[in-house]
Amino acid sequence: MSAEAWKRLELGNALRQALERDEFRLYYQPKLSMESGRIVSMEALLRWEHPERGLLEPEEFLPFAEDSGLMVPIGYWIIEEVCRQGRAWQDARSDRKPPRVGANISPTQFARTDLVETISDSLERTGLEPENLALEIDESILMDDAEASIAKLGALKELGVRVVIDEFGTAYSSLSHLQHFPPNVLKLDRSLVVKLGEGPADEAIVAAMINLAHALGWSVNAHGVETAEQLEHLKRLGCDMVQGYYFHRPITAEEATALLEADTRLI
Ligand code: G
Ligand code: MN
Repeated sequence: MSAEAWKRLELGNALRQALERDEFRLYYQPKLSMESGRIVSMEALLRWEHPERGLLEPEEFLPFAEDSGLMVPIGYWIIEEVCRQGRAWQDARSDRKPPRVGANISPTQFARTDLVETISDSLERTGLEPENLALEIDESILMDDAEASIAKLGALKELGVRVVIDEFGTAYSSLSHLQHFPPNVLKLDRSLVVKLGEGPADEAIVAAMINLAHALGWSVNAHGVETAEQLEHLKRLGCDMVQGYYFHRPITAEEATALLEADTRLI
């Protein structure tokens, strides 16, 4: 076997062990409502607490998970853990609206025929209200097989969960298909947000996307907000929800819980 093949095999084994040894962690990045200025949602982001190498980002290990067939079990672990955490926040905020919890769905997971069933099982096991769960699915995944995606998104919405089209603006969406997608939220990609303030053309593109989403009855979540100037532009353009380093980096569940308890106005 080549050195590269060995490395992959070893990483595959290490990932399998990581699942067994409970070394995966979910970090949470707050999403703020432009209207209330408070946290309304938390996106779960996967990390691996490696015993020797420390905290690893998904880009460093997820490609190997895909190769070794572990993407599916890891995906299910994420859904279950997100639902469990969401339920805890749901209970803690029984007097107020609990935050939505968001999980990212990989292409492999989205392609599974048991996707809807496993999500439904996790909701039932944990007692999380379906409306408090948001599933983030990349635009490029949905466009891969638009017809099949429309049916699948319909089944997810039937379940009562929220659907977010992630990384919007990075793939070539067919606008005629888009109107048949039933998402609740359109998530503007960081690559669009970063250009705000650079010139009228970039601003016009974001304005058009926000208007399109609103016309279709969806709300808009801008991701990757890093500056006050970007926030100002997004506010003026009518963006509904913002997320990014300007407010918070992804934080641990404990830190997220403390932030939610404080419930302060952040914008
Ligand atoms: O597309 P998705 O929402 O899944 O991307 C999440 C990734 O983006 C995470 O790895 C997270 O750490 C990163 N991220 C979140 N906010 C910001 C930001 O404001 N700037 C940059 N550069 N990256 C961010
Ligand atoms: Mn996402």
